Amino acid sequence: MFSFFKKKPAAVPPPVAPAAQPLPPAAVPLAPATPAAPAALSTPAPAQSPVVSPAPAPAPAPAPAPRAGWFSRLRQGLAKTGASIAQVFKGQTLDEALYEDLEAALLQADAGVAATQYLLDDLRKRVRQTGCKDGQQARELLVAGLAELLQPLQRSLEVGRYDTTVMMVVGVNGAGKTTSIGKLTRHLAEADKRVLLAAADTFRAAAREQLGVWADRNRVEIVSQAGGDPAAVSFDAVSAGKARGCDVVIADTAGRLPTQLHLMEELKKVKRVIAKADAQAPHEVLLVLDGNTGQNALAQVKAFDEALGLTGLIVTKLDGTAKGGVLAAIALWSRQRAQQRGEACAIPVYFIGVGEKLEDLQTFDAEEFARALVG
Ligand SMILES: Nc1nc2c(ncn2[C@@H]2O[C@H](COP(=O)(O)OP(=O)(O)O)[C@@H](O)[C@H]2O)c(=O)[nH]1
Ligand SMILES: [Mg+2]
Repeated sequence: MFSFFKKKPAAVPPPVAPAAQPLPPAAVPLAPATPAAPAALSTPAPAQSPVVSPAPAPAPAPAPAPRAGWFSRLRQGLAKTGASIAQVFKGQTLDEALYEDLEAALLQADAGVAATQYLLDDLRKRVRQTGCKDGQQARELLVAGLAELLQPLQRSLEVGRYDTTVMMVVGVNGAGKTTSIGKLTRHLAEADKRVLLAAADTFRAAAREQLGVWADRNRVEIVSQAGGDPAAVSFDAVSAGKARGCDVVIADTAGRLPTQLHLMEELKKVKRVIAKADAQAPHEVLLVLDGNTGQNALAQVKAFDEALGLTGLIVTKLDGTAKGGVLAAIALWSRQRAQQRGEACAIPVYFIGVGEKLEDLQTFDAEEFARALVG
């Protein structure tokens, strides 16, 4: 079974990590677990449906994605939040004023009221338990508390449990769905997984073309249909993917706000119709969140989960002006959701996006994220 994994570095990089320093190949998080013969990918499959276009001729192999520098980009993206949280711990004394400043900094970082309260209570407990009196030490305790809260979100996306793993990707407009699918496809293709894309964003020609470009680049097949019904395109894609023995089918859906109820109904229909092509599918329903969305990201998670039952998240644009604290809010909500349902697992963050380039899609690491956020 193929699993996106990350070999963790022994220690988290220092605050200002040199961007160009290469890491050993073992640290590449999205490397294939078991390389196989690449023949399947470059052999165009016979067309079984008029809407299925065969994989284009092989293009030059892409350069391997360097991992170096991505952590510093995440850190840079979250620098403002990190600086304001770090500032709180600059003083020598651990007094009430520090907790008050930290509360303000966490709220400012989009952590939301509930997660902020949780982190403050947790820090007080850790301070009591360790007898900590020093600001820098307290900062480390906050990193530990935050990492522990985020830990359940750290899980690998696995491919290979089913003959054809079907993924449905949803989210608001411009969140980074198509780009993330493109990056993910490349990583899967490089691991010799046979991928078929479904352009279920059928209304905008540009959306189909954008996915088509990624399909061409990655030399994978795509099912697309101008003005077609997104559910029908998804059904065709899953049927074709299964018939051709594809490892993964990924459906790119049109962006929508959770408040657009008729569009949410349309997504539910896509999910239902996919299940007609494969009763167990979709195996993954992934919500792509723009990291800059702030507290509204949590509202999106709740609404899309209620409509579709999410299995994972991808949080993009953490390289920009994102504040990042919303992941703490999502983690707390996700933990409560699991408890209410008697489930062991929270909704994981499979990947984070720290830029527009291929190597900028990385697996989520709770400890690293906590460290980047706390400065
Ligand atoms: N800086 C940055 N830009 C991103 C990231 N992910 C996506 N984008 C950009 O966000 C824009 C919208 O992405 P797109 O995939 O078309 O969004 P969609 O509407 O959800 O499919 C594009 O310009 C992408 O290049 C990221 O992690 N970092
Ligand atoms: Mg798109």
